[in-house]
Amino acid sequence: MTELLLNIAAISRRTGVAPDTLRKWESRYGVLRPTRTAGGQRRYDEADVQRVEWLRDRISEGWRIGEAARMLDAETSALDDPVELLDALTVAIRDVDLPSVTATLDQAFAVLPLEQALTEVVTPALSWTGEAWHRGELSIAQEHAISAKVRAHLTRLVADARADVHGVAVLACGPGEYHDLGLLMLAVALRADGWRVEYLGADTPADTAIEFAERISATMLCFSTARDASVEALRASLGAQTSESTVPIVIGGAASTPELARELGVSYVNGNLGAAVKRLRRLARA
Ligand code: B12
Repeated sequence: MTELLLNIAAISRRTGVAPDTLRKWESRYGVLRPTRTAGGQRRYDEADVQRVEWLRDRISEGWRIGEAARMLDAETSALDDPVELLDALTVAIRDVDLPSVTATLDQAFAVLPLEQALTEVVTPALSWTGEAWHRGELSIAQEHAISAKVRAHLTRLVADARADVHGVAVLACGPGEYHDLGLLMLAVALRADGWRVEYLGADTPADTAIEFAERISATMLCFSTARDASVEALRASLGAQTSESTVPIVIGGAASTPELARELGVSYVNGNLGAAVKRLRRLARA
């Protein structure tokens, strides 16, 4: 997954912080470290966006920029290793310490490249949460609260108004499928790769998703299934419609298989996030 970099106008639009202020924060406080193009133009990554948003939020709480910059420095030097971040997040989840869940997620996205934050921190933390829930160690309410925090974080990353370079992807969980956070992580990765993403989320009947994707002339429609039961529901719901769809359909997620894709006449993509994004990009070009 090659992360799309932002120029100063784009990061300013996304964060609501003026370009002059961003330059000042960089030169006076050293809180941003954009790379430069051959022509000397600044380029910002997702970690820079997170830093700017973090500083902006502290300033709106009444901190001075100098104080906020020192706090950011202390936070980022405190924890920047994915293994330690995952440990901290798991402890916060186990203790249902929701402010620490939010702070640790903020920290992970601020200090790690996006793909690493998603695959080495968020994915194992989600699996840990789900398994603790399955073992009865977290109540339904606790799991919902934690999932809601993760969802809010990821949704913010998807709602970013960048240009759509590779096309428009519509993402939906199949009918009866409520494991939506894996698909939301794919949405974040596609957005960072330069796609416009329309994320429909859990339990979406196939016919309405196809109709929607056709209506907005999407480049592709992706369905996710994590459970065997929802594979059956997707098979029944997609049925004969795949040959009539004018938008190419892709299935993925832990319970999807190449055999199901062949049977339905659609494409199958899975594997780690980076590889999945590359494969979807190739499919879009084909
Ligand atoms: C977290 C979790 C939950 C959470 C869901 C939170 C949420 N809203 O997403 C909660 C606790 C709510 C939950 C509930 C249930 N769960 Co659950 N859950 C899990 C768990 C532990 C992790 C899933 C996860 O989030 N993984 C992390 C994400 C990032 O990975 P991912 O989903 O695979 O997605 C990645 C890729 O697959 C890819 N991807 C995903 N979709 C797509 C689509 C396309 C097109 C592409 C290209 C790629 C792609 O992108 C992601 C990033 O790489 C798994 C077990 C496990 N360790 O995997 C069980 C598991 C999936 N759950 C299971 C079950 C049975 C349930 C329940 C039915 C349990 C029950 N008895 O009530 C319920 C009901 C849910 C429902 N109706 O849909 C079973 C499914 C078994 C099966 N094969 O049928 C599993 C495997 C547990 C088990 N071993 O039995 N669960």
